[in-house]
Amino acid sequence: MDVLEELRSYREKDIPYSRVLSSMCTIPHELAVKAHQLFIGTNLGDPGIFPGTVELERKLVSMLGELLHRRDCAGYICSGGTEANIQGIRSARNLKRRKDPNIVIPKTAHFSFEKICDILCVEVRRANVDEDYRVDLAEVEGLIDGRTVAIVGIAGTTELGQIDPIVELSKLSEEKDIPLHVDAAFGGLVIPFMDRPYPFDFANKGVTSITIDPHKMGMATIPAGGILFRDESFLKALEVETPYLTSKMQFTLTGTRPGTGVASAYAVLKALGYNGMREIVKRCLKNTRILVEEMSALGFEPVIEPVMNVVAFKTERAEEIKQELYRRRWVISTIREPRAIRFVVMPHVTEEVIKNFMGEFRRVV
Ligand code: 0PR
Repeated sequence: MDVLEELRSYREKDIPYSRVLSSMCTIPHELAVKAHQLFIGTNLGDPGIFPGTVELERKLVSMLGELLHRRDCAGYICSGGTEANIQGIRSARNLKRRKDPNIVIPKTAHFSFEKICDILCVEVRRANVDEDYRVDLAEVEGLIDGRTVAIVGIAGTTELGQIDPIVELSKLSEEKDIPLHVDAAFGGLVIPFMDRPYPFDFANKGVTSITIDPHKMGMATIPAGGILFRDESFLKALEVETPYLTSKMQFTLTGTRPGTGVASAYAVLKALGYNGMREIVKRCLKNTRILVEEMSALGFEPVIEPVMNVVAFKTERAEEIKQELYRRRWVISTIREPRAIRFVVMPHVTEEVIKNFMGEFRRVV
């Protein structure tokens, strides 16, 4: 068998996105694919060889910064939300220099914070959430002490798409002089394009770093994550010397890193512009409503009224339903608490996909 034919046979085993309602990734935009191809073989780990790609990365970082009300922010394009969160916390920890450091995160935080606690040797303190699954401010305040090096807020939680009270967290962070990292891996490219965007970004003075991933709602090719900092001092706190490279210092976590994510993310944002992105987000929100109506007609109630294009429905049979659907090659997910089935209505989850899915879902339940 020809090797490409062999590869195709493996790829055919994958489930097509038209049957996936659980993913925060999506089919890359066609321009993202073209841009990706143009930049295959680029390595941002050795900037002297790829000055053009470096320039493009800077442009993309300021484009994202502008969207988040800080055009002259610092940062870089990384492998995804996990790396961005690691670097955000690592920078805060290095700047604060506390013995036995801890961070305070919402209970609803993504599991990348488990890795952070292990890698960075910081204690992770988890604050409870209120009945709307937003972090409880009094809890956060109570968990902070003299060894706290960062507070974390989430703008678009993985399980429910909820937004923490970043405005109040920012005030707390200013008051206590503790960096506030906002995990907007998902919501970063949704919220700014909504009708009444919640102010989750650098407009809040306490916000020192933001995770924002183009490979989620930015429709870029994987991998494309983003970590943005309020200013250069946070990047400086991450630097190591690179004695034999074309550059003297490196602040990234990985060494060799692709320029493909930079190019594909830039292509999508530049070509679509804010208006194009608004259209995409509007359609996802409309399709989320359609899904809520269809599910309500079957007696399923959302855990919270969806804030963005993530929605979960309460059911004691969550695990069983998920597994039965998977046997039929449909992918949905479940959440930790309460028992519920969860959907992410990405751009590939069209009205037609929802219609096809509901047909199968009715047979299963
Ligand atoms: N922060 C938040 C709020 C996230 O939702 C995620 C990932 C991350 C950080 C970590 O990002 P990376 O996975 O890019 O490192 N959220 C999704 C999740 O874990 C990622 C995902 C994407 C899962 C596609 C499944 C899938 O098919 O659920």
